[in-house]
Amino acid sequence: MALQAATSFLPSALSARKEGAAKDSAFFGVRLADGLKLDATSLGLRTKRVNTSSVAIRAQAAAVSAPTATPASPAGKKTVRTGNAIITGASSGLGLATAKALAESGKWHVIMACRDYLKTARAARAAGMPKGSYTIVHLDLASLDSVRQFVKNVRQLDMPIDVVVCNAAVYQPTAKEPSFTADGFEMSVGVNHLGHFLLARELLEDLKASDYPSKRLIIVGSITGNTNTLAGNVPPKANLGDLRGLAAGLNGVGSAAMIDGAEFDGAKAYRDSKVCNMLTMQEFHRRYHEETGVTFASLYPGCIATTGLFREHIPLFRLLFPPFQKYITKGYVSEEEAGKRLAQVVSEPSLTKSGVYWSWNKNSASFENQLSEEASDTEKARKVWELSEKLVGLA
Ligand code: NDP
Ligand code: PMR
Repeated sequence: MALQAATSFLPSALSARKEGAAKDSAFFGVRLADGLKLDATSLGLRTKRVNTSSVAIRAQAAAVSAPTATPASPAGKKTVRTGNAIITGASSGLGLATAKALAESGKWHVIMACRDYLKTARAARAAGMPKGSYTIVHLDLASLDSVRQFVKNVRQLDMPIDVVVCNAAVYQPTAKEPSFTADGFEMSVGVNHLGHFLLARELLEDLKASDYPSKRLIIVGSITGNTNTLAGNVPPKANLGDLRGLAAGLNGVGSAAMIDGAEFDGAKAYRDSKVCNMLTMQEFHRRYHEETGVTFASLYPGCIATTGLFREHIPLFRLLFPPFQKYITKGYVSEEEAGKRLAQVVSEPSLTKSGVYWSWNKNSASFENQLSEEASDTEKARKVWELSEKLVGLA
């Protein structure tokens, strides 16, 4: 049942990110001194083959057997074939935990779409993901070329694409200056929103073509992008304003690097990007749900305070944030629990409703949550969609 794992190989990240200097940050009302940069990843895995051309990023998928419709079981009951789910940013945190939960269910083959092959291969192995249950394909969301190449590579795997999960993200709360993607977009919005926007638009036709009974496109959102919550009211609050920065290209050259056109603020850029993620999900729903039958969903998985998302935050934040969330806000969830939640949005038959922003209550039961006024503004969603289309070359 499990598929042969393709061992694909790809150069590790060709990141266009400029390291932003750490700046003073406040947490718990205390002004904190200049932060230190946390190391990103330690590598060291031996792999079959690594192509390290810094120009062309090629994914080579080896010997992947495409899943076929499972024949009738001995009892004569038809069973659904193995589903194929693409998860971006599956090398750590929520993405990895979701990949593991799906792979271990035996019902899914996971395409781990990651910028760092070695890190991902090592993480999948350390997580104990069954051999043959996943394929790693290179994707750097900080480059639109990489996104397009990823789509080509995934198509070459010759597997139906049944679910796409836009999960990867960067958070740069201590950056003093913006950094930019290969295409010149401010990094947080460029990776978290624009890279995923192009990816999702491109893969929509693959989802459409899939014969899987429940096809889904999921874009991970967050509570901190929703100003109808306490967390969303902790400054800096998300606010896309009149979108003048996005309209001008977010490139910081002759225009602002922030969507609202204001001065750069890394923490706000992340929150703004999450608003874009949630608006995009709803716009997809309005434009394509009826026509394609695809379920479009977003979610807040809980506060997974231990993930790599906070790697650029100051050390004191990283130390205090998990106990603060565990014992004070009680919003904390483990990576494993959050992974199970996202896996439900991928595969639970009860979560097929489209256009929903899912959350979980204290008993870990899912419910349809309310988005903030801005994150559910249909006119803004349309404008973000149209401006994003232009920026990624789709219009
Ligand atoms: P992690 O940092 O653990 O995971 C982020 C993933 O994104 C990593 O796999 C990272 O890859 C990948 N990534 C970053 N930049 C790129 C890029 N340019 N191209 C491709 N992949 C990239 O954080 P989380 O697991 O916490 O975050 C996952 C999602 O959950 C995000 O969408 C985040 O907004 C959301 N979320 C998280 C919450 C939390 O409390 N942690 C709460 C609410 C939502 P690499 O390993 O190479 O760095
Ligand atoms: Mg928050 C119920 C209260 C709650 C919840 C669920 C979160 C989630 N946070 C809450 C409250 C507070 N936070 C309060 C009262 C404060 C002031 C002390 C506070 C502070 C705070 C900071 C400085 N919180 C943060 C930060 C971050 O840097 C994190 C962030 O915004 O990342 C973008 C963050 C978060 N708080 C959360 C969650 C889920 C995050 C991080 C992740 C995210 O949105 O993706």
